[in-house]
Amino acid sequence: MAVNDREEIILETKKSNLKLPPMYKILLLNDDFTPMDFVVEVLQTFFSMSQERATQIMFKVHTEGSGVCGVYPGDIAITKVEQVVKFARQHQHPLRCVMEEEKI
Ligand code: TYC
Repeated sequence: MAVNDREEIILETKKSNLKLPPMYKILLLNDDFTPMDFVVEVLQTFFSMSQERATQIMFKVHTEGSGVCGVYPGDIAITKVEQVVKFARQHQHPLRCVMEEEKI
């Protein structure tokens, strides 16, 4: 805030020096073996998606090769990737789940 010659208050914008924390996209990758209904279950369980949304994302991954499940700060993204991969391996599925820094 500043005051000009006519005693008017001027609000000045100042660029913040604070840097936002990096965010990470979590992606599912397609494979030929993981059952479609298992992928839908993963999206509902670990990414809180409705069955309809989970089915849409699963088909996107199936047809395009990959798809974004969500965007999270680093520590949450790492935990989710680990949880998804562990769950898939427990069920003997080769599902791949990776994280990638979000460009802003
Ligand atoms: N392609 C798999 C199938 O036909 C389904 C699938 C979808 C697998 C998404 C992985 O991330 C995936 N059973």
